[in-house]
Amino acid sequence: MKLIHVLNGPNLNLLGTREPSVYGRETLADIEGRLRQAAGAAGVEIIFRQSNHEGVLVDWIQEAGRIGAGVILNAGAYTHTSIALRDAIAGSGAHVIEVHLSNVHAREHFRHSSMISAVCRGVILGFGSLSYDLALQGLLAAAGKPKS
Ligand code: CA2
Repeated sequence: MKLIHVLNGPNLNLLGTREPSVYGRETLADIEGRLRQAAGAAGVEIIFRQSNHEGVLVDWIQEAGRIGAGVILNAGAYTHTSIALRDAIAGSGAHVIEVHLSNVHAREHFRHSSMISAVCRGVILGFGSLSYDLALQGLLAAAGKPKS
């Protein structure tokens, strides 16, 4: 796996500016910088993107599937609602790791279900921004191995 797309959904552009008790103080740019370094050390290129729009995320997942890039996806609130994202992941064949900063299971009931977990290669949540680093490690380690 030579290319990994890191895709971020709605409101994650606000990271580090609001609700630090839930989401921490790091910005998305901080996370991007750290991941770029770790990926570079492993000889992997990173494309890092954020959108507030469901259809844009669908397009990016399809793109990753077409070119065989792995995906680290924090779909934000669309995690809990989006059949379109689920269909994009399943239909594109992209290897996707679902990530969340917070432990969604320790939060409101409506965050306990994910539309996308079942079609993702793995799920990492609750480790703050470290969830992204762990997802990168998981994606690199799982590259080329079948789902278990
Ligand atoms: O824990 C996560 O990573 C979430 O995907 C974050 C989403 C939330 O809807 C999911 O249930 C869990 C929310 C992202 C919004 O991020 C903000 C960051 C700072 C200030 C306001 C929102």
